[in-house]
Amino acid sequence: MNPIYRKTHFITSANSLGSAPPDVGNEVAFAGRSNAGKSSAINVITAQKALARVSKTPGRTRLLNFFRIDEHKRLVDLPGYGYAAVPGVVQDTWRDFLEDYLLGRRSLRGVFLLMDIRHPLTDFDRHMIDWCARAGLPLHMALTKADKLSRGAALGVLREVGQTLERTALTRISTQIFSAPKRMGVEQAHQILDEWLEFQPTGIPSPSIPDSEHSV
Ligand SMILES: Nc1nc2c(ncn2[C@@H]2O[C@H](COP(=O)(O)OP(=O)(O)O)[C@@H](O)[C@H]2O)c(=O)[nH]1
Ligand SMILES: [Mg+2]
Repeated sequence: MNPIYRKTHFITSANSLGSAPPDVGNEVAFAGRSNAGKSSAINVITAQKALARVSKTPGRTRLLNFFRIDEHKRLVDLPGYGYAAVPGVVQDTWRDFLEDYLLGRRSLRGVFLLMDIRHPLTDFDRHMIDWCARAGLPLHMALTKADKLSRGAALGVLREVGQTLERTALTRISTQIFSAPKRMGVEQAHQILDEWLEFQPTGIPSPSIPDSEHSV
């Protein structure tokens, strides 16, 4: 693991694109249904105990939470969608905001879509897949809580999900199984992040963005 991930820290929450950090550098978003294990995955991936808050009450996080790895690289915890107790109007607002972000954020390099391995490919996951396809964004699908199934059963779900994704309009797609408590699949997740965030193989952060790219 590139040790720089340990330096990741929270910078801000945003409830609109306007209140998000400047749209420069490289960003990777973590998406998934409430309770899929996004926050737990972010904590394991950054080797920190409580960077992203793990919630016992699904649907609490309604904001985009931005975490900074270094000056030009960020992870984003997207609002957990699909919590039944949230009124329809609020769900619609979330959906619009998520769509704006996915289609409009220039620094977004790809989406990690986390799905509970026991409940893959819900309607919300399919929305997310459609948006990524429309935005031309690479999608990496992590099947979380793989510790809840036998290895054989987990690999079976992985294969089925892979076959379903082959029938979508996505061009850049990868899949893996993941478990936060067992630290399963962490290395694979890092490989994708390193590539999308453009870390050098040696772990040295990439050079600063030239000034010209900051000018308006
Ligand atoms: N067994 C198991 N439980 C997990 C895993 N990941 C998350 N959880 C649990 O699932 C619940 C929701 O996790 P959280 O990370 O808050 O999900 P989020 O709503 O998607 O951010 C918590 O009780 C976690 O402890 C995993 O890989 N295995
Ligand atoms: Mg969370």
